[in-house]
Amino acid sequence: MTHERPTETAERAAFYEAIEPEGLTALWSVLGDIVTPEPKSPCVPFLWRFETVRSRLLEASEFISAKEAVRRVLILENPGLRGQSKVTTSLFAGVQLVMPGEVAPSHRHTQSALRFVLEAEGGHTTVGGERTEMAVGDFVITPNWEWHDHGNTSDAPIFWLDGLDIPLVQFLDASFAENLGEDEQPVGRPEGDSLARYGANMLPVGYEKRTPTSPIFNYPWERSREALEQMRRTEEWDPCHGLRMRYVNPVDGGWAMPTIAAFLQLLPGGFATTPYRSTDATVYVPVEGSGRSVVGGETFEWKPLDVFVVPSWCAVHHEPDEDAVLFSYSDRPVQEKLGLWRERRGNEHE
Ligand code: GTQ
Repeated sequence: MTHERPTETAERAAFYEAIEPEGLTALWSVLGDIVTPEPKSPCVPFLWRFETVRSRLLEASEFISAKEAVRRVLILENPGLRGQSKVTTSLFAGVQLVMPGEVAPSHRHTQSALRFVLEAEGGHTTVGGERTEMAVGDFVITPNWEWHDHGNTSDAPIFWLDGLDIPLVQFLDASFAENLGEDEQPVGRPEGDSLARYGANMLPVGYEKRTPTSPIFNYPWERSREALEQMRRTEEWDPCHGLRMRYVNPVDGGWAMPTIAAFLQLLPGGFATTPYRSTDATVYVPVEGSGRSVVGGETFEWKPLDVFVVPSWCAVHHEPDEDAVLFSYSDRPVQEKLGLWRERRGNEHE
């Protein structure tokens, strides 16, 4: 299209071959592949069934403990990116299982993580000295370089979706990690402390922003869901998103995490959205309701806890059969900071 590869001649081919061992490549032979008129992602649309992932994890729990695995996770690996541990070109997705009585030992790393709880009767994570119980639908974050360990003292397995910026950190060659050497870190603050301090529409007087990550680390499902329910009464539906909210850092109103954006949206039953595309490839988890999403022309029928991915610049529209709630995450904060983020609403071309 914009940059067509000049035709090959014997002279040119010989030249390319001659410069190869010299660590040189002719830009004109690759320009069209590296500077594309619009995103051309190797990431493809795909849907994972929770039932399948869940039963494979239970199968794995028979031969590997959370402790031995460190994190017993099945990676949701994009079929266009096999072998790379990526769900999109910049982000990781996995489903983690902690069985009753197990502990996933304490470690820390420069990658940031989000958890979206899929199935739980109990189970907890401890981050930076504070423990939080995890309930279905909770959005929990682990800022980079904070100690974190997970445990489950309930009688039932706990499953959650892990979203991490592993590929992004790998791309930047900025990975550091270490083990604490103990299964669990000491708990230094009472449960609920962060939510009280930072999540009650107040901040402690004199509080100063110290990190780019939100000081709240569990955004409880009940409160997020309640906000959507209250807001639906105004019937102000966005044609592309229904009612879509973003999880924020209460300190500055920005994204909860510096590298990952997270959203919760409500789509009323029968409300078919208008096609939408954006440069931030997005991972979706339907939490309530059923329906289908058309992603780049491919239709995915979904029900609660399935996971599907929409690649960069791939048009998506949703067709909920009944009221539906979708959680989603993407690398939008990074693209915004770099001045790269773009969206296109509707069917317009160019
Ligand atoms: O819970 O710390 O899915 O370090 C991948 C890497 C989870 C975690 C993952 C991790 C974790």
